[in-house]
Amino acid sequence: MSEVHRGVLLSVVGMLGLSVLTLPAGWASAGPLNPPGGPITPTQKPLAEIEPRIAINNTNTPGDADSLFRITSSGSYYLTGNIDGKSTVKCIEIFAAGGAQITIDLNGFTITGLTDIRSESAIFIDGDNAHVTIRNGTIRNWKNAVEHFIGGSITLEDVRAYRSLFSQYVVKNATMSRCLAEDGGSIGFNVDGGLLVDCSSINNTGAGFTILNAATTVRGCVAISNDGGGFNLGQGVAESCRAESNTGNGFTNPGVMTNCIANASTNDGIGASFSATIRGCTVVASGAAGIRIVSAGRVEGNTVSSSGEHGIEVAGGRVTVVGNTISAAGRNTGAFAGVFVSGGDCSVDGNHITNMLLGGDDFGIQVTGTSNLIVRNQLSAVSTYFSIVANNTSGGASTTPSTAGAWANITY
Ligand SMILES: [Ca+2]
Ligand SMILES: [Ca+2]
Repeated sequence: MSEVHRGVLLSVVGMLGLSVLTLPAGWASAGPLNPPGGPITPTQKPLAEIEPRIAINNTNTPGDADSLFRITSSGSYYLTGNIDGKSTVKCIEIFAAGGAQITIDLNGFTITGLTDIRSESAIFIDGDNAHVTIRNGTIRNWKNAVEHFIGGSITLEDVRAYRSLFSQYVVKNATMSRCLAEDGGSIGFNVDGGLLVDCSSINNTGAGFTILNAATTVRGCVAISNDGGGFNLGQGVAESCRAESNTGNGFTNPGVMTNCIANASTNDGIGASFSATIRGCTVVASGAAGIRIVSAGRVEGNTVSSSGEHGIEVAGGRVTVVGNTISAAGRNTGAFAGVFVSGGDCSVDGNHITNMLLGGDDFGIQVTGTSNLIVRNQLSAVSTYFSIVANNTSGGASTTPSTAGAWANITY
């Protein structure tokens, strides 16, 4: 050890020793319990200093020709009460750019427009590249509750929209949590990219959710009693969502769907077009097909019950239908199948199909296309187990699993 290092070490040891020796008296005892004399004075900073916020009013955020209030710069804004606006102008117009950060706390209040004239949106976001957050409040009777379709991003939390004339939320690059759209005149959530979690869309005259950009995930959301279908997914992702009693399809055009439920859709429970993966979903009482897919997809491990038409319909090619449970399909008048394939190069493997005796005209597996593979399916209580045209490859059918080949279909 050099002389310099030894010197440093010694002085550190010396300081530690000194501090131990010079602990102040009473170190281990509690402080006085009696308050000091004199009037009580605040010891904390006022809220405005800790979290400076700007009230939305005529002084701080004056409107312009087509807005009641207008916000043009970064900051944290809040409502101080309900607003009864005229929905002939925007209630809050945000016009900011350059990456402005704007937060609006609706503070639990309600922005109410007019029921007869709804020509403008309650909250309208213009300008480019602003990042806007809106939370905790109710918006009622406007053209749209929130309208944002230009650059930047928007975050909406705990916002409730009712009775918009058109789509309730028209948003781009959106992160939405626990938002509601109810009783609107068109689409509940009209979303061009983003993430929606725990949102509800109820009783709108358009779709519950319409996704315009496949770069969108919808998770834990519900669509109930909408007239234009539950979820139009635009090739986006749906996880653990529920479509209940919607007119039209429960879900349309998914990219990936997992663990979703479609109940009592008047048309298809799930209507997929191409390149879709549908896994672990439950479809009950659809008016038409339980799951309909056009081409190039995977339909795996779903449960389909009481569909009016086919349980699973494959209308195109290159689809894998594997490990699904289908019961009571084809309950409408006419001949339908548990699994119906009109395309080619599909695999129908290991599905379980039962309880299809109603009407006496339905098929377990019906294949009208060619170059398909049909193996290891299990069928019981079906009027006609198979209807498969020539030029397909089947594992055959057996009633005796113990002697059947590994690829055989089993009827029982
Ligand atoms: Ca304006
Ligand atoms: Ca039938």
